[in-house]
Amino acid sequence: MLQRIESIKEELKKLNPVNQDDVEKIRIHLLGKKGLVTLLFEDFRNVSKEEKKNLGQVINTLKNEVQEKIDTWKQSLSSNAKRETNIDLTLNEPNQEFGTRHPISLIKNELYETFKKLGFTIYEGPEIEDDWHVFSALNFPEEHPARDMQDTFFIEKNPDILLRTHTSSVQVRSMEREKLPIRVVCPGRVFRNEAISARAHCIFHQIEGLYIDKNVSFADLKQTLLYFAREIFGEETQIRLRPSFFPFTEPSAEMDVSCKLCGGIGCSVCKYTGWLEVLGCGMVDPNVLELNNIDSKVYSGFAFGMGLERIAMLKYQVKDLRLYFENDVRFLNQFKNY
Ligand code: 2NM
Repeated sequence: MLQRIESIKEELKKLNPVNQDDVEKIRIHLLGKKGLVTLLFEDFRNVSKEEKKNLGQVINTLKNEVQEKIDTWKQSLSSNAKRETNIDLTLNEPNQEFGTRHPISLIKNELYETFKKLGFTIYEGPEIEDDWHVFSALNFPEEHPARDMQDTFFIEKNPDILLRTHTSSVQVRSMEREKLPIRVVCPGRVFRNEAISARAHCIFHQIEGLYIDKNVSFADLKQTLLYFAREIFGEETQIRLRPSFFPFTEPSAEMDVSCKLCGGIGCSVCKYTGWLEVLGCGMVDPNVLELNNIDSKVYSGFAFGMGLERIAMLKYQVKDLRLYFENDVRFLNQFKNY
């Protein structure tokens, strides 16, 4: 019997199945009803008591070895394993999932296109600023509450280094460096020391526009904003301007657009007013022009500023600001078709 066991072991070493059928043939040949190993078990009954103890162990070990080999062959020859070892790297992956642009980027790109058509260029500047570019050059009085620690993130005090609270600081830089006339839009992140909620965040995105030339009038501002509103919210959009106040503009206004959802009749989105507030604007205060070495007797200008999150909220019906900052794919995937 030991000789038969040895010869089965030898045979096992030489076997090399190339497909599942081969493996099945081998299984029947060794472990089937009349298989060589099965027969060993049958003949084992007639062996003497003394031999049984040792021989039983040897036969069992053999049987396990055979079973293990068969299992390994089955696995490595299965269709899955085969695909893994035969990857064609030149093939295109058919079910590839593409990512989406973030809604803030989508809105930003749309605004770029709109203002580019009106002759504006994109102008960018630093997020970390000094007091001059964020406040003083923009006609903010020394005791203005925006300069307070509660509203502004300071990095250093005396001289003040801080995170910009608006992108107007970039427009100060454009007045510093560029020749007149100036026609720029400044996009970017801004930082305010606010508690985070559905309607407020300590980091958000702004885009601000500035146009300085001879004879720039409020009518130019209004027409520019009407063009913007119709490009972004649709041809039927109406605008209205309400008087307001900003340190850097005089006169100042806030602009509303007619609510697209209800066509101006009133609904829950526009809180039954028919209007949605979208931006602040005004004629650049002569003080700002003079602070930036521009002769306010010769030149005039208009400026406007808006929050990208707010525009995207109105356009895409986003109900909670925090969604913009979480990068949850369930949120982002909803912007696939924009
Ligand atoms: C706004 C509203 C109104 C603004 C003013 C200026 C500058 F640089 F000319 F003084 N930049 N941006 C401005 C005016 C911004 O945001 C709500």
